[in-house]
Amino acid sequence: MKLIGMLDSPYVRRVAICLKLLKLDFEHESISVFSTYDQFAKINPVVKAPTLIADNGLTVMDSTLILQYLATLAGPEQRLFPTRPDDALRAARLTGLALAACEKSVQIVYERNLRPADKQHEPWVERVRAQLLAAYAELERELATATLPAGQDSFDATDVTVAVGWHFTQMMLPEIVNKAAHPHLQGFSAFAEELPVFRSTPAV
Ligand SMILES: N[C@@H](CCC(=O)N[C@@H](CS)C(=O)NCC(=O)O)C(=O)O
Repeated sequence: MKLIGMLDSPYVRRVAICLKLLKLDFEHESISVFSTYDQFAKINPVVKAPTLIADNGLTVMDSTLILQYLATLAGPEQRLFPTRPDDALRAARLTGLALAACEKSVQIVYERNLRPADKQHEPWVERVRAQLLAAYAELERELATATLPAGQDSFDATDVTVAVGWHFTQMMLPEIVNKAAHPHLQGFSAFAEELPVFRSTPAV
């Protein structure tokens, strides 16, 4: 199995970390959807990262769908997704918030880096910024009352996604999302980034 995409993408990084947590063998090909577009397009003509090439050669996109597939490979002992309804609901809420925050961060980065300055539409950027801040405000409130994992052996896909998402936003947009205003997210991210599985899967 091969994971395609660069680890500066929070979507690629969440899949890479979960692959390691599940102890699944994989190769990683770090190619960019921008600087190596043509090379990427030969693997997946839609040019979305992450792309997973399964052992039978089928390519699959979307980090959440990839994680769902990987969980089935790990069998009933998989620990990425909770199976009790209450836990699954809470995981869905936190993961949804973290993925929305990633999406809004990426939209701002693309707006800044890909669209010429004279074509930027401030009301759109302001809307995305407000959505991004709302997602992190909700997540910060959730983390304040959450029981957080004690070590990497108890990390599930939600924990990985929240930590990776926050780290990505702090890497790309620290001037928009204030670290000091989100002490629980910052503390959880700092804890996660010190774990072996995060350290061996660096965002840059
Ligand atoms: N919902 C997707 C989002 C993936 C995504 O947007 N990846 C970015 C890289 S961070 C990408 O492929 N960008 C190129 C493009 O959208 O054209 C997922 O969870 O995998």
